[in-house]
Amino acid sequence: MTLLITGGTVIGPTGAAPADVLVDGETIAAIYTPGAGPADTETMDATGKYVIPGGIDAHTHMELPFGGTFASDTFETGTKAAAFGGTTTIIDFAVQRTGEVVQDGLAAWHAKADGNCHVDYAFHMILGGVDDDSLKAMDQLVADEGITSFKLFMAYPGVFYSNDGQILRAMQKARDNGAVIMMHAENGIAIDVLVQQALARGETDPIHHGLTRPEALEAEATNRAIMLAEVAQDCPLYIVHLSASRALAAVAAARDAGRNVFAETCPQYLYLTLEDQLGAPGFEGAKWVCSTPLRSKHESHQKDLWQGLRTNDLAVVSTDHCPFCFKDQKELGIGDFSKIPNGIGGVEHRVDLLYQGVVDGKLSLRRWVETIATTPARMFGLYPRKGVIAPGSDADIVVYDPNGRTRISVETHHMNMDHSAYEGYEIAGKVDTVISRGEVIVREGAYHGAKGRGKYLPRGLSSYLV
Ligand code: DUC
Ligand code: ZN
Ligand code: ZN
Repeated sequence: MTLLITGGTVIGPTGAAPADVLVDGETIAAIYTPGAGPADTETMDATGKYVIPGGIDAHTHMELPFGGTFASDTFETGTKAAAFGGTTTIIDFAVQRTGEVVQDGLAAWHAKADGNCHVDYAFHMILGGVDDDSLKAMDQLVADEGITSFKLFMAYPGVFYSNDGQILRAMQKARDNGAVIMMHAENGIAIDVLVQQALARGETDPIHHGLTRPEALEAEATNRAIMLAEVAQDCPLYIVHLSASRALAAVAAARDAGRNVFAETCPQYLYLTLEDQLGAPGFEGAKWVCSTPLRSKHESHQKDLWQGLRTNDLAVVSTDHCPFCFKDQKELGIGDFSKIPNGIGGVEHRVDLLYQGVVDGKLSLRRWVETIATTPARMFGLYPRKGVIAPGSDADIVVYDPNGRTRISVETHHMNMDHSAYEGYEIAGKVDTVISRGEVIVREGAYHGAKGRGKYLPRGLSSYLV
């Protein structure tokens, strides 16, 4: 089946230009100057709209076991919500729990996702323990399983934490086999001291989650990760969920020095704050407990993060989608903020929230598309199959209406959450149509996809390595 998308403005790495896009089966067949495409095919009118590659959310946690519960979106509910929001690929984190065989953790993740996804998906691997066996497993995952990125934690002692020696060994292995090390950069040992001291003082409200994870401990860990990667012969390093100005400065300095250092931020750090959300009255702030934490509105974090997106010191915007319901899940932490499961859900809203940055004059159209689709594809070995409107690429396409409006609310979202982190936010733009591998799965708010149509994507190496 062929489909010609006519009259739209196609946005890609070289900017925005009027063009018609021919889809043939699951892929993009050709791009035409407006009006020059075949006359004898079905058409979709995109006049006045943007035609962009389907979003790629490179950081999600469907069904993640955390804090005595599980993230509330399954692969089924989370990927359907992603589709509604214009995201046609997710990269989720398979988990090796401490003491578990890496391949067993991966098999468990395949079992959760297989046959359940509405859009295409790939995996990174969380290493919960670096030892001789898991180092060997890294080679096998890169060579045979299409998993070319590994997440380590400088936070969460006793859960996912790796010490500096373990981190260095994993980085040396990644340097050899071409993988990217993704780092949760917070000094978890120091944070745990601050948490115990706060609880001993009777400081139990959600805002203390943020106050016990100060910027300095994100900046310190980010610097340390960058230095350890240098010792590992400039192992490729990708800092996840970067939230703070001084951590960004460390990344920018490394990049200025020509290092293989990259970073992502997430919409929550661009829009939400320690005072307004985490500090909401009573236990309400638990909705916004995530790590790294929301930062103070009295400092320059948000302004600096938007600038970092413009300058490419922040290459990617992911969500760190890790939803927990307020009832029964966030409530586990009533009376002790350290027991609140960490995470915010947002897989449905990333494309819109970043488009609002375009409307607000903080981001160009080109950077919008790069940060939500093209760069994640390149960073994580999915390009050019994904992340670009080009002949031969998968026909993952979003028709985006700049004249539409989106109101974010728990009443209308599709994520399995009983609240929204962005309740009441109004976006001056709207996802109009979503096409995944040539199939129209969302059109004017109605769903036409199906569970199980999403395919596993084995990934290649990052395109950014030197
Ligand atoms: N941060 C979160 O907020 N949730 C899951 C894990 C993480 O690192
Ligand atoms: Zn993390
Ligand atoms: Zn995460």
